Amino acid sequence: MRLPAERFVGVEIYKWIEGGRTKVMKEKLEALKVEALAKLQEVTDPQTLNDLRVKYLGKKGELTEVLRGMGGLSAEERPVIGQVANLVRSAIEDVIAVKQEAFVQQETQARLQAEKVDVTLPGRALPQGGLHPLSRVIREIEDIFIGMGYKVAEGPEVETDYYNFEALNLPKNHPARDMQDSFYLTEDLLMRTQTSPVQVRTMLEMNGETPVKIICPGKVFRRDDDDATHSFQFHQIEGLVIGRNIRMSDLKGTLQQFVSEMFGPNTRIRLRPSFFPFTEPSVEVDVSCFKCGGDGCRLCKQSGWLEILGSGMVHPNVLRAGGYDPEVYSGFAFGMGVERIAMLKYGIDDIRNFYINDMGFVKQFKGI
Ligand code: 2U9
Repeated sequence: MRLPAERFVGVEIYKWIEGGRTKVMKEKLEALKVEALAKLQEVTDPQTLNDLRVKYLGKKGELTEVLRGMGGLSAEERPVIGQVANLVRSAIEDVIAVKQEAFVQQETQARLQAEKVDVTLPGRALPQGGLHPLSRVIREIEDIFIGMGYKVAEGPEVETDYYNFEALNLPKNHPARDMQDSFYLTEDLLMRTQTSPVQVRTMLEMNGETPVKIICPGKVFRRDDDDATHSFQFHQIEGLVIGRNIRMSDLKGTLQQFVSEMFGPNTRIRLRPSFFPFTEPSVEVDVSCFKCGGDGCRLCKQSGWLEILGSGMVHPNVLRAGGYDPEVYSGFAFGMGVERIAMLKYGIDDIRNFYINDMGFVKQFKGI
């Protein structure tokens, strides 16, 4: 083999050497490009694509490796090889970019397909709850009295002996206290046996102002053995009106209006004398049987009447305890058991149905 020195002299030798180096590097770069593009064409997943990017273009990649050889090039050779290297780099980068975009598109399509929502499908009905029959009856009664200008008042279920008994004309050792055995928490605190203490509290809050016109719904507690018609815990709604010249006829008219709305326009009331410590005079109130119209049936035990509430004119001692002078003011009060009203109205024969959360039972009242 002939040595270059034998063919060239001086500058020509260098030119020959330079031409050879440039050619070798160009060929290396070209081969790298061909190999990289061929491999990139076959890539079918983003991970392999990234691996190839690192392999060819990364810091320790093959292109960088080739370019490292540029250190030995002359000032004339470098730009030539640099230009070729840039072309190779951008050719590889272009293919990678196209592939990458294709993968993004593919992934978007796959997600769109997987998350496809058929907006024409009918919606799934959510199970809907309903009000408990006792809540319905309480609201119905509240609405009737609100329609007559009453306000709804509420108060604590744990009461002091004073508000629950004393202020309601039931002093200690009063025989009427035996009428209702109570749940005592301490000597002075008990579970309220009626909602009447709420009325006493309201009277005191009103500071002697009139009219007082309230109804008080809520839970009450008595030491009773549970059976079909008794429960140790039940609901009451009591009402109280105080003003000047409030008379028994106002009580009668109010209750007649109430039963007409609650049980139907043909319902009549009947008052029977009774006794309550907090009212004087006191009456038991019956309604004509809304099932048979008063003719007599199983519901009214053939009597034609149903007992639904107690009421009377507020006792002077109770007016005084609430801050009202009985010489100036008078008032009427009434009280009813919500369960009893609901049982009569809907023909329920066992009070325990209200508390056992039998869905079959409560669902019957959904549409009412
Ligand atoms: C004040 C003054 C008077 C409320 C009244 C009744 C008559 C009554 C019972 C009905 C069935 C209770 O649920 S039940 O067992 N209630 O008969 N309640 S008068 O009298 C009051 C209340 C508060 C300040």
